[in-house]
Amino acid sequence: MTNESMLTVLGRANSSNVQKVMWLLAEIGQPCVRVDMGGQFGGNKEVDYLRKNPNGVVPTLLDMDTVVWESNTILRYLSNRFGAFDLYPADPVHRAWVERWMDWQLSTLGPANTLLFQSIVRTPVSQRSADLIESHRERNAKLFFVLDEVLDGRRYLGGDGLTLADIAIGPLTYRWFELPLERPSYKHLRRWYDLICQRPAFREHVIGIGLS
Ligand SMILES: N[C@@H](CCC(=O)N[C@@H](CS)C(=O)NCC(=O)O)C(=O)O
Repeated sequence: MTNESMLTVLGRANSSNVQKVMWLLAEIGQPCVRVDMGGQFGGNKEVDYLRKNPNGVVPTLLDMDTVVWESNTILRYLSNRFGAFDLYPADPVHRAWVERWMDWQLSTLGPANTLLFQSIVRTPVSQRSADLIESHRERNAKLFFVLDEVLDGRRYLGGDGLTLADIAIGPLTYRWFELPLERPSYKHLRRWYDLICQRPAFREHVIGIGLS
């Protein structure tokens, strides 16, 4: 396998799961072509796409003949493929620490955050339910406290340097801090968030896309 192939990411730029992949690729300096797919662009329920990703969701990564889907699996694949072991530690204990936050993002924070996001950004103002938004807001507020506590005394989620844990969780944190909602102050989470906001790759692929 060479390192010179062109990677293709299928997925719209305003998907948080696509954003993780684009952020990682920018961090490791790997060029890619991104093709708008899903949401307002469609294409992800068509036979050609379903042949690559039977779930019909984005993102899907194409690396020559290799097709990878599930955003966190794509993050691990790319880190292994390009030897980014600072982002995806080889040491089993450190790796398990990073991976638990990736799994937590996918199983716990992601679904709660998506419900909140959709109840505001993807719902016309006339159809929004204040009670529903409030119940999603409360759930997210609790989950972000979990992160606030774990970040007490840690520069990044995985330790001193950026890891896949930060990349998996960063786009959802952007949404949490940008949605027009009341939030507790979250001292440690805010410090960590300000730190990732300084990274050009995060600014380009997450902040630069905005809420849509
Ligand atoms: N667990 C999957 C979830 C993928 C997913 O639900 N993607 C959403 C966008 S964030 C999607 O494809 N929605 C349908 C669409 O965009 O048309 C992953 O992490 O890749």
